[in-house]
Amino acid sequence: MFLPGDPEMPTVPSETPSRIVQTLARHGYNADREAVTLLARANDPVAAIDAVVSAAGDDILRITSSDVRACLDSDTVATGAAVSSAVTTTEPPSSTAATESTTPDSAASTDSQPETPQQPSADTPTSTATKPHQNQQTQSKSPYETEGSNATGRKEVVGETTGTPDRSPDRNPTPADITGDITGRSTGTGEYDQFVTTFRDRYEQLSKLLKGRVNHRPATAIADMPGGSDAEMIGLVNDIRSTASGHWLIELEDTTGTFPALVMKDRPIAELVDELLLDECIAVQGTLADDSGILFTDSIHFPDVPRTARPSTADRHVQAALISDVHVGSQEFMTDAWNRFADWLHTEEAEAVEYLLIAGDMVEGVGVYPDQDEELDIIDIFDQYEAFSEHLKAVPGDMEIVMIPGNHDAVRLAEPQPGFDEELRQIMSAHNPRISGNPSLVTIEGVSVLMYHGVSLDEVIAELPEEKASYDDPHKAMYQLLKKRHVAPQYGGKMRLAPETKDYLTIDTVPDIFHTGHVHKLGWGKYHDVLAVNSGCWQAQTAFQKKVNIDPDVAHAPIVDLDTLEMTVRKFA
Ligand code: D5M
Ligand code: FE
Ligand code: ZN
Repeated sequence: MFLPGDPEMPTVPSETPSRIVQTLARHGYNADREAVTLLARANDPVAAIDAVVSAAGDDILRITSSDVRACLDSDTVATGAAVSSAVTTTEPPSSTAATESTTPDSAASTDSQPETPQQPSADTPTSTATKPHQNQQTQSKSPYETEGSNATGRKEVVGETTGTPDRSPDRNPTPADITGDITGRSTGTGEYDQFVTTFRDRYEQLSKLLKGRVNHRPATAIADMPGGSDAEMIGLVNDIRSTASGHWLIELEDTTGTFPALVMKDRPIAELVDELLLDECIAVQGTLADDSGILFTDSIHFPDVPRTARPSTADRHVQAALISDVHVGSQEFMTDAWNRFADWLHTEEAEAVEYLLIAGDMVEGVGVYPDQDEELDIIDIFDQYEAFSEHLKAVPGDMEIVMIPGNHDAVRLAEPQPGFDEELRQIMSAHNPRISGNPSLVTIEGVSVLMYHGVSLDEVIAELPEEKASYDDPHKAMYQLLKKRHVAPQYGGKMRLAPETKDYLTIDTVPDIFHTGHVHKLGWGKYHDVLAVNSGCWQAQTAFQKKVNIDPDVAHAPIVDLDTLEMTVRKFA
């Protein structure tokens, strides 16, 4: 019992939302933000939590505001009216600092077509994405808000980590619409002819995107054309070699055969050869040699994202948090930062954040890399998912969560990766997340988000020159994937491919947002009006990363306004 004047007497509010959420999570419950708000405002939050927990049946996974109201009378818990009046009196003084908008990078034009300088499309509906958001200018700077700087995503944390008052939320997410999910559809057994089928489908899908741009001929027909003719071909890149004199020989393959295209080293298009990856689909146009044995290439075309693609936006103010690489079970998992993030999601400032998209690596996994076990905090894979599920319970129950697996998750490594199996779904069921395959096209509030974990990014970064793709600018590597209209163009490297009856890894629909993770670096920008976001991680630097000089961007939550596609990044560590 507390006596008046006792220094330990709880004050109102005495419990932070995160402590309430964690207490409820320890009892096995997930809670709506409004329920947490009511508990935080209760005269005696500890007693209120006890009462709610004892009243909740074993079959209940989620505590709602009506559960709280039902078991507490007006003496012990504030009413809805009292909650809102508390908010007006405890609102923080508005700060002088205005939020700077984040200026996404604008992709430089790199195609060989007639060059028009790529502007940040000031005349398009998305131009608001490059301007300060009206509302944000007048809002106080949040302790979790980072300075928007530039597309490289280097930011500085502003303010101290204090809480913001709560009030009842108005979250009303609609279920995500998901397409391109391999889950339950995999037919591949890994036999050779199945790879042929997958690559044939890749060719079918991607050549369609190029057919309007070139008047292409099959490889065998080109070989029969008279020497000196103009010729155009669409093919998958089979080989790239430099000749003795430093020119480039690109062997293209279509469904009829192969044909060599020569790119002279002193032509401007030679620069594009640096961007090529094996197995990607391109078109070439040029003139046949006298003996018709080789094509002297004048232009190279990528399937690419049309510059005229205009993103869809939500018709109300609603936001999504895009995160990835949580790595629960690793000794480096940043529990405190995660709790601050979950805590923030329970604040008024986050009330528009109705969606949480997680792009893979929920857990650290077991046996993913050599010596990984030395850094495991939880050694059993199922225990890791149990722990992940507990951390998910700290996220407001009224948010819609969509997640796909990554290379640390307990699903097959080969891509496309199916979503988690029934056993893992059961473990993670408390928050009722939508579980889908890697990759998946997820539409929320009319905005399509291509979610892909990002293992191919390592390959793109290794193969391409620094200025086109690097760990410091992971979004630029994403631009390359958009340009190639394929999330994992090169076969046979780090990315494992599972052969399927169709190629699930093509970017057949241009998304409004492209969301990846994996490289543990934060970066975002716009490529032809598609917002590309690589979302950092919740795992501090590992011994391996230290050895190879990877400095991860930890505990950032990119928050996207779905009505404007404008982005703010919040940092929780
Ligand atoms: O990947 C995190 C990043 O670190 C990604 O760029 C791969 C790289 N990485 C991490 N550990 C290793 C080892 N042992 N070998 C090669 N590359 C590594 P993640 O999927 O989270 O491990
Ligand atoms: Fe990861
Ligand atoms: Zn990964």
